[in-house]
Amino acid sequence: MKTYLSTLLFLSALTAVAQNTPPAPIGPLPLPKQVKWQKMETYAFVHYGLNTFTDKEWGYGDADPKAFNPTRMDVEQWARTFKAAGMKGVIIVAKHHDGFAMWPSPLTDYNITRSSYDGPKNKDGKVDVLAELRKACDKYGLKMGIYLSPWDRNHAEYGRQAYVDYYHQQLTDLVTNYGPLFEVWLDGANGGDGYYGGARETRKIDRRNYYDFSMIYAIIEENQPNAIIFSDGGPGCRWVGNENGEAGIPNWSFLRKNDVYPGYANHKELGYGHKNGDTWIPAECDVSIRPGWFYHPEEDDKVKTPEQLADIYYKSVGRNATFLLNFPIDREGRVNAIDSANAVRFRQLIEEDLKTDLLRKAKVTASSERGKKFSAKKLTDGKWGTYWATPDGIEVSSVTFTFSKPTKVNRLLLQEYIPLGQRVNSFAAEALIDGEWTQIDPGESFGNIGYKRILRFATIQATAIRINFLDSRGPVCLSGIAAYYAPRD
Ligand code: FUL
Repeated sequence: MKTYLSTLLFLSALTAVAQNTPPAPIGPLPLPKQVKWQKMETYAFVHYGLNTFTDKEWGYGDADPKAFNPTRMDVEQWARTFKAAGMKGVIIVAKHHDGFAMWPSPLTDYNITRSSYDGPKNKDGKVDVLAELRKACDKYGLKMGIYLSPWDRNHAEYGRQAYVDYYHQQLTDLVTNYGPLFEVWLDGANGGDGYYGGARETRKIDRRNYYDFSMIYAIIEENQPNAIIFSDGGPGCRWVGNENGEAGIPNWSFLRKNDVYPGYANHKELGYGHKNGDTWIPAECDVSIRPGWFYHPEEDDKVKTPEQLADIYYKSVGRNATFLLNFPIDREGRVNAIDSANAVRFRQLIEEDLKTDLLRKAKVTASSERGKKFSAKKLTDGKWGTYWATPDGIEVSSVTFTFSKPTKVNRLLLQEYIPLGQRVNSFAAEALIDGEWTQIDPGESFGNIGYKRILRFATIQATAIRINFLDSRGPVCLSGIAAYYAPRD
């Protein structure tokens, strides 16, 4: 009897210990830098160059550098605008497909020093848009990233090994001379034809092997270990597969890494990720505030409205992706006034929508809790680093928030504690309305969660809200759940 009792005590002690240790992580897992990056949520993109002045989207590579002639350029105005629009960083196109370098690249004459621009000079006495941006980013507390197009329609050697060496050197120049970069953007586009030093012909390359991507990644990782590398297939983050700013539902932060490469043909699947992927490669939604990536005066009346931008926020950040919003710098050299006003108002709309978390004061109960450290209260403590977790072996669970009185709600926000993986396969939400549990209808499927999932629905008056975790890859780990009443339905 005594042995039996002590065994029992021993076993329950074991359970208690087990319940106060975090659940085992379920891979693929993010690198700490990927978690940091995802928390940025929204950041700006800048397309600016010869195309701005020649009215093109894809310059052929033969435009005269003198065409670049801004009249009132002010890089600080860009940074101030991005800051006011809540952007956490900016990725600038250092070189687009036309090959024109926005910095005084020592490797080509086709660069900013040959243009008509007579702006502030860098430490070597040369105009340098990247150096200007670095300064402005530091001043306004923005992170900086670069886009360096692998396709180069100006370079005579494009298609041959000499160009690949040139590209690697250009990249080395950028990753060593402009301070810390949070992201390096490797575009997958390649249209084939170009100026190519006067040859004016079509050159085909093997997209998968020509650029020697493993070398490119090594150059970046060695010099910028904190940078996230963007391409269709990562390795840091992936293209979402469209340029509308819309992530898929569900959206997995995983890819089968070896399947995808820059220029990948099955890009539609990038919106969803690969549920059975082996590597953490989350999605980034790149979208322009105007129809084009570069500035065209005839698009002045086609700037996305604050409401359209807010909708994109919900379809990107609200679906476990980041939102990379492009600003085509205009011919004066500024973020155009319309774009700036709409972007700033967009941020206000989101802040108004998600202002007061109604669950902070609600009573929370869960179907199960792993232990005190992982209690359901952690869902509403406002801390991202604490989380509610269920015990091992529990893969179906629910959590209920009860209000003190009927409360208007039209937004729900959920966050998984992603350092332990993206674990929830499916979930649903219901509300207690007039004494009856009713399914909440977000007008789209609930999908999965990941870093962040936001659901919008018509205003309900609820006395309680219940989230049902229907299927997960292990015990759930949720760092937060919030509910809001947005003034706009
Ligand atoms: C695309 C490019 O071809 C566009 O011009 C733009 O730079 C966009 C962000 O990526 O692939």
